[in-house]
Amino acid sequence: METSEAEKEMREWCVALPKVELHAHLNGSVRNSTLLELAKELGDKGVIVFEDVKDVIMKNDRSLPECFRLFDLFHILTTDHDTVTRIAKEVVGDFAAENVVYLEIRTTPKNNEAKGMTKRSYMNAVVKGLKSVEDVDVVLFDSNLRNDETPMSDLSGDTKRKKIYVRLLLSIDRRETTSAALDTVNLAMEMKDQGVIGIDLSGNPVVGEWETYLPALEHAKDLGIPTTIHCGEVPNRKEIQAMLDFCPQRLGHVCCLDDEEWKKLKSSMIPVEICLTSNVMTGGAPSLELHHFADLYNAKHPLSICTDDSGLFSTSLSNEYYLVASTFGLSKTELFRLAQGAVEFVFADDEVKKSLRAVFERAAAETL
Ligand code: 6MZ
Repeated sequence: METSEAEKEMREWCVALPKVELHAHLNGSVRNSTLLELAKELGDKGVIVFEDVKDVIMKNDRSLPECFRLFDLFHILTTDHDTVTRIAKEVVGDFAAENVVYLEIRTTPKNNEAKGMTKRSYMNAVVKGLKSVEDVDVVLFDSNLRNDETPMSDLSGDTKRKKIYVRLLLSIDRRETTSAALDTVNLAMEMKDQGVIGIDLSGNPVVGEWETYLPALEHAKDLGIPTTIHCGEVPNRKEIQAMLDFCPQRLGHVCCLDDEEWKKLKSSMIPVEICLTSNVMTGGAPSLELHHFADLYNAKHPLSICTDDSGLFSTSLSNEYYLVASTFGLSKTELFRLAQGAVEFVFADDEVKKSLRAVFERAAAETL
């Protein structure tokens, strides 16, 4: 289908818009070209059959169970320290290239004895990747903050060096035991001075029990570490209730809520990370048009637009903003305010927020 001039202009505007990404899984954000290259290497070594893996990677439409089978495959491709470092570097570079000015990237610290990998060494490899980004300035620690901020992104298309704040969230995988989940929270505490600022609960939503992770999530709360929880990807009534009662700082997805739960969510004012393409592709929402974004947006519920797994779902944050505009008819000003609003839900401290507010104010003066 031919792209109209208006669509092209709007897509470019969405790329230039400064954006905040709060829900992106590291291993779900890997470029297909990198996955194919890694699969080729492992195929040559006889570890996997390249042609089989290639077909799976290139397949576009995936159910939720298929996604989780694919993650297991990704983890085979990405389990060595150098590869983890490489993908962390690439993923940050890709987000910065489309004017994401603040990125919270989440990843599950992994133990892999065969590779000599511990949760800590996995995370060290991620941090190494973030520090090795060359084409853009990555601000990983608050001490890097300067008051003489140059604009981090520029809607006039100026070619200033881009700058991106990056923070890390450690994910607890729903397959983990209570003790492994507690290890992840303790690791987050240990790595506080290395850009780790929060805990996420994710993984296959039909696996595991809320009671298994609750001690770790409560431990995070006691330590003052913010949490974000994947909630309602499937209609598990008891669990959705428990998650809403836990009152995390943010919730991801919230697809399958019933009337009472919607009411409870709306009165809680817990910010929601909205992942349009992901929800439609995995069946959490029946279509873009019928996605719960519209209801929450009209109710003025705090929202941030996110990608979830930009590699897996072949999307980008700019594309997600474009879909909001084209599906729900938001104007550029409304879209801008939506992007700007996400600054208030970041887990980083007030200094970073102040700096991000300034970025959006400058951009508003240029574009609105
Ligand atoms: C739930 C998801 C997810 O941690 O290895 N993950 N969990 N729902 C989703 N929606 C489709 N997308 C990704 O990144 C991959 C891991 O993130 C979680 C899964 O646990 C997946 O294995 P990391 O970097």
